Amino acid sequence: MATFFEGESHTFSEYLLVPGYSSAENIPANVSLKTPLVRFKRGEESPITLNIPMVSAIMQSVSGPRLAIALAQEGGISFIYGSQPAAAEAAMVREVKSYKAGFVVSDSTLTPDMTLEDVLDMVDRTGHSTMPVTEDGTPTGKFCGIVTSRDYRVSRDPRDKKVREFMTPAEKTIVAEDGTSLKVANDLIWEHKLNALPIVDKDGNLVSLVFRKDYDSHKSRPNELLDQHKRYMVGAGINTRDYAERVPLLVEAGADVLCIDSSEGFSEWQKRTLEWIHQNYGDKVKVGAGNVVDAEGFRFLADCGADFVKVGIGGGSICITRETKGIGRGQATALIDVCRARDEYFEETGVYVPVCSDGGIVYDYHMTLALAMGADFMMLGRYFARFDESPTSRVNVNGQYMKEYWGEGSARARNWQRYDLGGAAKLSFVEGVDSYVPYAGSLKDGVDGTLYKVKSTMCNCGANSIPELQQKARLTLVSSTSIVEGGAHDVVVKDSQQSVTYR
Ligand code: RVP
Repeated sequence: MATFFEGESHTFSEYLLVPGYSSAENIPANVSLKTPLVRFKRGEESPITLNIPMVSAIMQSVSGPRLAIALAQEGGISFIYGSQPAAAEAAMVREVKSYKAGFVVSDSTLTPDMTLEDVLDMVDRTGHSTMPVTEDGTPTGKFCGIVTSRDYRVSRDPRDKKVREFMTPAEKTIVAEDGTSLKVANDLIWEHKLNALPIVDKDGNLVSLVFRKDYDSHKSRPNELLDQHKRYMVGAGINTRDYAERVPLLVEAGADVLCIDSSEGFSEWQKRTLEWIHQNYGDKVKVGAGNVVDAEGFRFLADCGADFVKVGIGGGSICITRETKGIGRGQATALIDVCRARDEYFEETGVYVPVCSDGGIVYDYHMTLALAMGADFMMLGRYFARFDESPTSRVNVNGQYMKEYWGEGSARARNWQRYDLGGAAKLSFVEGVDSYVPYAGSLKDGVDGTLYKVKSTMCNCGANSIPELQQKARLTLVSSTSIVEGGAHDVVVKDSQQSVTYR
């Protein structure tokens, strides 16, 4: 006879927090969101502590170097996607690790032969209005000049006007030599009233750009997640097939933590991968595993030495695994079950293995619920895909700006390793979709807004830290009628946009 789990499995939207007593000390400014990323022993500290409980999903449409830098600046960590050749993934890791705060490698570069039409397209797609021009259009090509929105008039200039005709040419652009310090670059920016300062090497090749606003914001980032050499921290996804080739490249590139990216983690393949890493690197290389949805799966991976365990099957916004294969579990129930198992494991062994809630976070308050249910941090795909810094194009769909977002199991990503059960190296059927998500501006603004809400709710529960929230939180399941009551109801909402913005 098969095993039947007691009761239904539930998801976040079916729960609410019941406020507890909050003292005068419970104000958002006093709340710490620090949380452990990897396993540690009782009485010790986790070797890696996040400053905010957010990590970005191991996905092509989410975690590239630009997003990784932006997230580390806010105190979280990205996992660079593994569905690319190992050398390309390692190059992305290296790009994050070698990033010099304030010096930005251009991600929207023009050639002199491009047209005004191309410029407008690029502004639309990337949201940047200042773009360098290089001979071959690469970010490190021969520097030819710079284009800003002050160089053309959309209403007057023909769309086929060449960039070379309206750019500020290199000889008239104020540039700084490679090796210039950020302080000197900033002085030049102020002296010459610039918005951007190109950094050029001795052969005249573009190296990077310093933006006025970047320097300012760098000074106001108290949460930056840095390694011991003051470089941004970054993670990387691996799979259970080519780890012997991929892991050494990622470690050599400087990845701070790895994570096995799989839709189903309760498997011999994960055990073998973890064993190989431990045999070759001891506990020097930190590696998370998953995904699982119950206590048994958690214990298996914890016993195999996983540094953290990821929870969630089928709850991702782009995921159709439950529809195609009929496997999974309501995310809230899965998380509660696994967190209980983590606490028992800690009691028994003295080893704390952090739990990551992966997928299915729709509203900001879902994050507070996930933390209250015991998650140490959340992995987010859709949430981060909406920001400027995600690697995908911004497109205009029926008058509204959108960003593209596709699943790793979609025909577009073809990440067959994520769904690998042995056998042929191919994606036999899709488990994800290709979609749009509403564009949401910069990551910093989005994360600031979200975390302010999380902190406010924690205060309502009388908690000034995540462990305190986990002890004090009081949760209640709600009926489907109560869920209707929770939104605007029995009124005609004036601005229809209010109902589609992120709550
Ligand atoms: P969400 O944040 O709800 O967008 O979910 C992101 C998560 O969905 C990822 O971290 C991953 O676990 C899962 N995913 C990624 N691709 C797919 C798929 O194609 N089915 N699912």
